Amino acid sequence: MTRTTILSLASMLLVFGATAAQAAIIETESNNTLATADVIDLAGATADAGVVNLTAGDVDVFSIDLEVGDFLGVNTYGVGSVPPGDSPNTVVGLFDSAGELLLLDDDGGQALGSNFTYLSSTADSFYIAVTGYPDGQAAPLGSTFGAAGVFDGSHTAAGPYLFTVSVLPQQVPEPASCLLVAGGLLALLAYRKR
Ligand SMILES: [Ca+2]
Ligand SMILES: [Ca+2]
Ligand SMILES: [Ca+2]
Repeated sequence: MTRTTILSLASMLLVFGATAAQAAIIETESNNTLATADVIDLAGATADAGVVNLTAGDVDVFSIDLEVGDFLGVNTYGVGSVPPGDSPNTVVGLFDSAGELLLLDDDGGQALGSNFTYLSSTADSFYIAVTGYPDGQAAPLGSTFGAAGVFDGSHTAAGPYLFTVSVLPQQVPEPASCLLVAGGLLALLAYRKR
């Protein structure tokens, strides 16, 4: 194999690796309900982002699978105004697999953008729903997705927004790894006693 061939293969691997790690979040309308949610699959990466569009009456729903101990971070930032941040004015909710509201944020991000973090205590599919103010902003926790004022699209906010989702996986070592570490320590102690 020539040096050029090796270099070409190496650059191809780099390109494919970068593509897999940087798959942007893309919405496919209509993603307005839990049943038509766009799936977010981080595929081994810890964060993903995309520019998504909100229109009057629009709700953007994304599904994501979390394990016990996974730490989820969600952020929206309106880029439809100058300076950015004020439009669209987003409201974001996190719903469990039964469609019940677990978490809600209106302006926790920059300007009128939304932001929240969530530590998962169950292995389940969750839904992240983005709507426009005032839809959802007064929804009580535990309310059902799609009920009146609960991400039902009752708003006129419109424009593109930057949408970022990150997941820090559970950082607990496997039992097998613990045994390996313990075994290594015992071997080291036995060696030092000689
Ligand atoms: Ca949309
Ligand atoms: Ca939508
Ligand atoms: Ca807001």
